[in-house]
Amino acid sequence: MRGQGAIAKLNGTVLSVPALPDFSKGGKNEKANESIRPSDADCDEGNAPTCAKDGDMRKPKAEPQGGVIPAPEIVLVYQQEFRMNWLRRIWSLVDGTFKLADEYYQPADRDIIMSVVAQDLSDKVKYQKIDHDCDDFAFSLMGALHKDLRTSCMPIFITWVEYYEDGKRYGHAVISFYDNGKVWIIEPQNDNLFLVPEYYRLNMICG
Ligand SMILES: [Ca+2]
Repeated sequence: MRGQGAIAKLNGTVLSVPALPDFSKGGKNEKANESIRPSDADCDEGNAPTCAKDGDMRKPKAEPQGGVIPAPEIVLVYQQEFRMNWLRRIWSLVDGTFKLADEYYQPADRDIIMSVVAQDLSDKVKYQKIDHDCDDFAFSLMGALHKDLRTSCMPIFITWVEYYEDGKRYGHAVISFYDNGKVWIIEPQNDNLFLVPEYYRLNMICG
């Protein structure tokens, strides 16, 4: 269904399904776009997302509670753990390396994170070059971690790195999380957990 909204019923609850832009006409469907503009969604206004609502485990986000981790602390530790030099640290603040959606995160719990990772079966999916490779494994695992409300509030990130081997540059996508002054890497293709390898260079974290 393109260019039209829809009403669906799920378990007795009437859901309004937002319309999609009609790309078939080669132009913008203003009405459709209006229905899915960010301000209509439950989350993320401009650069200062405010996802907290009554009942949210992160409430209130604008007034951090004890133990809550501010985003700048996470950025600082990632810069340290990925061994950025001073020039790279400054540049990383303006080149889009750090795409943190929230101002504050709840402390990571490694046991809970790894239990969610263990239950998720995306690591069992067959590897296929380009079509289901490292980025797809990472996004799949990130989805599992964000479907669980215990981990969705933790500082867990889609993480793109690069490294050199035999003079050749490689890119790789993994999951990482911040925990008490350290950055941990999860390899979504085998669920291994390890600290940041010395040869990893950070391209981007998002989450
Ligand atoms: Ca891919």
